[in-house]
Amino acid sequence: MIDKQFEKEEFKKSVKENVKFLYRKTLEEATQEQIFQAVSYTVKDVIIDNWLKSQKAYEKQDPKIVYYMSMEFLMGRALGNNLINLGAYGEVKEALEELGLDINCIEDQEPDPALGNGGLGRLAACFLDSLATLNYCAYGCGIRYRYGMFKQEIRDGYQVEAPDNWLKNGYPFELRRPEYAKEVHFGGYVRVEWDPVKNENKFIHEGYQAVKAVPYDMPITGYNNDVVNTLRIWDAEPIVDFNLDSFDKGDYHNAVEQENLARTIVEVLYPNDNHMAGKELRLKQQYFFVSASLQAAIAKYKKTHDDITKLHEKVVFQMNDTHPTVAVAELMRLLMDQEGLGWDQAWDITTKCCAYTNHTIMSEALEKWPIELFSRLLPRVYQIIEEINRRFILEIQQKYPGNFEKVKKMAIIYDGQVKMAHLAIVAGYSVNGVARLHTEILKNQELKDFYEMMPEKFNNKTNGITQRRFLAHGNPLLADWVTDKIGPDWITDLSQLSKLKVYADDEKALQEFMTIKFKNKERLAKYILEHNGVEVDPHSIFDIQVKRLHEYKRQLLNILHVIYLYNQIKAHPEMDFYPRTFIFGAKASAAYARAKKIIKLINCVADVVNNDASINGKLKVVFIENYRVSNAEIIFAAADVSEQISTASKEASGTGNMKFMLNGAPTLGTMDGANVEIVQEVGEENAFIFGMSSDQIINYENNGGYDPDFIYNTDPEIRQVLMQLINGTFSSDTEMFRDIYNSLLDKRNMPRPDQYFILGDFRSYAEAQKRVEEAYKDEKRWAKMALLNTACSGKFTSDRTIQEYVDDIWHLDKVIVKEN
Ligand code: 26Y
Repeated sequence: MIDKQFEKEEFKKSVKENVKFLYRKTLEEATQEQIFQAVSYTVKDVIIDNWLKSQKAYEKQDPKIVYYMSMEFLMGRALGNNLINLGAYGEVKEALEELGLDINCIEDQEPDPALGNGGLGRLAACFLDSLATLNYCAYGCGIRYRYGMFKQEIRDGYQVEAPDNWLKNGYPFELRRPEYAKEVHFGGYVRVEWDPVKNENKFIHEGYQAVKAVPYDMPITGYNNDVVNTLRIWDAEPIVDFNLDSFDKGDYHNAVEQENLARTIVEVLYPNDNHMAGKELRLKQQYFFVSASLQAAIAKYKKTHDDITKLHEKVVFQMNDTHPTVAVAELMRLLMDQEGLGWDQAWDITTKCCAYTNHTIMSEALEKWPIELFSRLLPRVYQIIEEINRRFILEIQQKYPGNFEKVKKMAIIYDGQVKMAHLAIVAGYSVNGVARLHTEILKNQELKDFYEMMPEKFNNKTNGITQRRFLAHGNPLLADWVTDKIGPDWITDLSQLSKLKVYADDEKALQEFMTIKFKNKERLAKYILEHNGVEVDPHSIFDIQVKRLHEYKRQLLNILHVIYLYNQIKAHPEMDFYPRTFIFGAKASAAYARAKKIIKLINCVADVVNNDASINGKLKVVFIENYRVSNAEIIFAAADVSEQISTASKEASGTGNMKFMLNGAPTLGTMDGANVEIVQEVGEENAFIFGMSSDQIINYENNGGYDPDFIYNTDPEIRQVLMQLINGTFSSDTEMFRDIYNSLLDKRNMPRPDQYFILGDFRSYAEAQKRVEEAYKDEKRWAKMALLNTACSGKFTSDRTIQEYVDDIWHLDKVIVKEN
């Protein structure tokens, strides 16, 4: 049953009232943005009631709570998603129509809350959606960055970063909670004092700078169950306003610095994806939100429980990669220094409360902090890590007497650095990878020593995505069609999609399926025309690669292949070639020079190819500016081909691959990350797999023997493509792409030329692309393939992933909020 406030007349009245109340305007006078605000306030009203109701239910039922600790939450827009989850989307759409308003335009007014980089941040957002939908009590804990992921503009083919001032007009879906503010301390020193009563040392932190952490809560609605959970993101404020008081105390400098710290700490999200930069401010951000979140969790627990030693029965902290790993030491500190427990008791609780998810094996993404920096910024926390390390080394020596190699490889503190992954593994009771292959690589390669010492901790949780956003909201045509065929249960039980398999040979159903795909391609074509000024033909194959730009993801392989195709069409104008549109979307980290050059290359190739009349529009290349959650929804819905072409072993899981599959796009990919499981579900005949295996890659990496020069010298077509990077074909400046060229061939490129095996996989990729073309030409075969991808995507819902986390790691209790 739909909420009374969403009944059309009621809703329209409320929107009008909000416009009047907020802006002193009539609906006719209000801007679209103001109407967005007014609509959101109406929706928020309903949500607040459910929020209160959920809170009450939790208080009564006292369930175990998971705190999902993450530096990143890539939420995307909330309005449409909330309407879907509240079951009010259709009703509201019609009500707005009656007011002469288009719901899409209203939704477009909302800024994307982009408090994350890519996969890891979006995964956190999908998890929150699933937790609420599955009736689990959960908090997301993060940072309220003033500026989220930068906005990308393309100027003259180059990426230019613009600030993302998402709070400019005020964000309607957040609630400031000053009454829950906490203090966080940085710097200073630790004084040791003998406590004669307890007969032990007391550690007193002094001379620190303090910052006030003020929480802002965002509601996370479950699907049709009245559950509203909370994403709690922390803002920083100065403890006291600047005052002369401190000046008098001769503390003027410290007072100014303390205020500065509060101003800078949450200023901006670091735009590095899978690359550690070692910036002091980032460690401050980590400790800031971790300390505040733990203090809040403990305070909440103590409100209704008096035995802190049973904390683990009601609380679990899941650490999204190592970024919040300082939590284990901070929890130890709070339990010992604030709650008065001894080391052993505190350790026992901590190691029952903390669990760690690993999202990468690439060494450049592993967090290591210099001892000097760490101990200066967090002196007491560092002491505790030293003690954890000391005790762990004793354990290693006990288990492997005389084996100093082990100590060297496994220590938490070594070579002047604090290794956060080691800390997370030692203190966590669970260590999980994010796809089957990834977890196997962790166990057998990267974390082998730890796996051998504590195998019981290791487990796999293959990632998933929420179908509420990426099908119900992003692809309404397909969503309605699916519901028409199999009923609406797929919205909360995606395994239902397998019922669509019976339509795999049903011509009428296949035709309907492909007509929807075509309409979605028209929608994307319109978007591209409006935003990029490029005309694309929805009859062509939409071949799409959207994800962060990174060498290991091999956008370069894709664009080099485009050049190769271009050369072929030019050389053989008569050849049979099915028209293709290659679509890219990717942000490069602002400091990642080579990644930015690859964006420039894609745009330069687009310029040449799109303007070459001699190829009759058979090839088009489009770079979609500012790829983000909101346009992603449109892009996935319109894809014919999903490019998942990372160097095998490098992509931990991938989640874009799942979004494409759900929307009926076959995967063109390597046997990497979750692609392996996608192929297993859909069958090899419904995917296009190519390239070296992860074993082959790892073997080359360990034993050498890979020689891109040989390929260059023996394959004239590849050589031609590479020569075109430096002979003026795509830029009159022949030095423009020299670095890219060198990265593939120059022996001085570290650790070796063509580190990502682009030339090694090129032929295999081109051949797979040929198979794509052949398959696409056979309309019926393609339609069946596309439909089967949707039908077999049930495993990849984040609902399944979350249920596995609950069963194997968190052990949460289901909560009932909605009375029937
Ligand atoms: C240390 C630091 C600067 C850093 C910041 C962000 C390191 C890593 C990241 C982000 C990593 C990330 O997004 N990893 C991706 O996680 C996804 C969800 O598990 C995976 O699907 C994807 O393969 C992986 O690259």
